[in-house]
Amino acid sequence: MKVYFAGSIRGGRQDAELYRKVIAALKEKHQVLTEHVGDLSLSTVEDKGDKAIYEQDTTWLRECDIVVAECTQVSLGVGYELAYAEARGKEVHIFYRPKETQLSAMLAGNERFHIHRYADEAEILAQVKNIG
Ligand code: 6IA
Repeated sequence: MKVYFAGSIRGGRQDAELYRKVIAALKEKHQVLTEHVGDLSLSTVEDKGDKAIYEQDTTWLRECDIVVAECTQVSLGVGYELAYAEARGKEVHIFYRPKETQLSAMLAGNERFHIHRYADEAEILAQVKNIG
C-alpha cells in the first residue's frame, strides 16, 4: 500500500531519527511516499518554495492509502495533514508517547482516527509492522 508518513519538520526535529526508523519499518511492506520526513539533513530554515511543498504533499495525501503520523512533537503541518486525510476518507494511524505529550482532544477525541500509544522505539517499531 501507499503510505503517507507525517512527522514534525518546522514544529521541531527532535524525533527525526525515530521517524527515519519508522519509515524503514514501514518500507518492509509498503511504499512510503514521504521518506524526506526522516531525512536528518533536511533543512527547516532554508525556503525551497513552500507552495511547491504544499502542492506535492497534498497530491501525495490524495494518492495514498494510509496515513501514519507520529504526533509526540507537536506540528501544525501534521495536524493540517490529518484533517486533510480525514476529509478524504483515508485510514489514519496516530502514534504518540503519552509520558511526553498530551495529545490534542481534536485528535484523541476523533473516533475515525486509530490512536496508538507507545513508550519507546522498540514498541512503535513493533506496532507499525501490524499496519496495513
Ligand atoms: O509544520 P511542520 O513543518 O512541522 O509540518 C510537517 C509536515 O508538513 C510533514 O508531515 C510534511 O509532510 C510536511 N512538510 C513540511 N515541510 C516540508 C518539506 N520541506 N518537504 C516536504 N514536506 C514538508 C521542509 C523543508 C523546508 C522547510 C525548506
